[in-house]
Amino acid sequence: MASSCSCNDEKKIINSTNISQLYYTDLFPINENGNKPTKEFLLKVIEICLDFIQKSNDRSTKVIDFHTPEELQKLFDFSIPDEPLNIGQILNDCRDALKYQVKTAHPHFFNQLSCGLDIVSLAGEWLTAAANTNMFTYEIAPVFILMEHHILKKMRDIIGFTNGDSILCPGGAISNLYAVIIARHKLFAEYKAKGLKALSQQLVLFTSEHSHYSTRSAGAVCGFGTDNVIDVPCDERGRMIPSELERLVKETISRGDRPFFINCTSGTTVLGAFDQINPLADIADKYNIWLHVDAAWGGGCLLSRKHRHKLDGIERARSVTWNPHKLMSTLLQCSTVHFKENGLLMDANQMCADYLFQQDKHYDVSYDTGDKVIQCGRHNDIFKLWIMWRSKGMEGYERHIDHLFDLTDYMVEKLKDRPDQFYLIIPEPECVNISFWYIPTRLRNVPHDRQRIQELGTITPQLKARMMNSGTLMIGYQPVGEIPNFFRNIISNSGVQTKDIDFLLSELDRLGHDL
Ligand code: ABU
Repeated sequence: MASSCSCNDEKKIINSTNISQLYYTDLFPINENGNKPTKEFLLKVIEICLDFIQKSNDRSTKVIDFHTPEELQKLFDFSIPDEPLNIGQILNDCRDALKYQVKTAHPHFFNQLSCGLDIVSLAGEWLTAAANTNMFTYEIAPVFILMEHHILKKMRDIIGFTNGDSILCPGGAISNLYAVIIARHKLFAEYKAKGLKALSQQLVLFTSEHSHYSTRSAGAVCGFGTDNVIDVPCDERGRMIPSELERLVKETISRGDRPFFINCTSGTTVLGAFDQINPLADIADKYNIWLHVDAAWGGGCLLSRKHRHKLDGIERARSVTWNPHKLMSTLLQCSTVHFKENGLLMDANQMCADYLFQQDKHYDVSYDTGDKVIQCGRHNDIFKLWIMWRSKGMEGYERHIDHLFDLTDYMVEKLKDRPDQFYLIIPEPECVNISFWYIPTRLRNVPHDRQRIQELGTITPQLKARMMNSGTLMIGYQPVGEIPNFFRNIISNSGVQTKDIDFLLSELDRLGHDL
């Protein structure tokens, strides 16, 4: 190691002209006089980040520099050395990691429900990392705990819950798992102590056939079994059919099982469908079943006067999942779950670990929210949402949501203008998911029958491979039920403009016309 790898007792002040030759031992906290090199190092890291952000917003750059896993293992040094590496190498590692990373903020990245990079939210994430605290107690995160308190209450107000409780979770699937845990606790509180023995009946969950797999997963995790998570058929737009739900609820009762949880989806993952909440809430009320709304994807519509109606009746749910890292573009990850009734989260999950949640602290320990959750350590996911929301205000957020939907309408119109090249699977999408097939030249002017549909399903992954190899565009694809592979285009980056949609359509044709 070079001589600049200092020992603690040297206490040297470095007037570095060549930061690259230094070692971690020259930085805070090992070097208590490490202000200057620490600052220089971090400024260089920020420069690398800014360069990546600039490239991500430059339409002339590629979205992805794709390499197979085998190639990337050769291109990138993933190994951990025995001896420390100098800061110059560490900076190179930072640069290389971003070089091969997909630019999810690029306006030609339409691949995921979370696209884009909000700069204020990014600042929040940087600050969060600098504070590096854990969200289990008020004792070590006073500002952030109160921030959570305020924002989660604001979200409950927007949902229409006048009281209640909420928590931030590591992802929407875990938010949905919390809803199932709390529903079970409400019905069989003794489960917490007695386990499965406490369940007097087989509990059954209902969710639409187009819903996210997390309800099935919660059924497995919570001990009900995936056989007892029933898929309810959907209509042609991908919405749960209420009469089918009621039929399946009655069937469950007639065989002696207990219908206990209805998962209603506001914004399905693939088609972006919104189940109609009110008819499902009527069934939930009639049979005394817990109604959960999974608005992980569509929850952002609650911020828009124009689109809020898609979640009419949401206040009738007993719990709601809503992910700000999706339509609201908060940085990953930021997922919330809300309960109409206060106290259930604490009651169901509290373990009173007395090294952490001492009840005789000198402040109101109800702010030690860590005892409400099944995990122990909790990441600070609130600051990036709070600071972003303040920067936009309610008005700016409404504009953000409306912009995404306006662009969706624009793209749908453009697809309809070119029926020879594109086939819209859902002609009037409810969310910003646009489901379509690209039609290459040889399949134009042929009947849209079973054979053409099968061929389009085969062509879709081939076109996706060309997209990734050229690096110019990313759009996801999947089959749904009987429908073979098709593209699911997502517009959730506020930086996307109409010219990007125009590019997307002509690029698909450039890459795929000869398939
Ligand atoms: N589980 C939701 C994320 C799916 C997506 O981004 O495509």
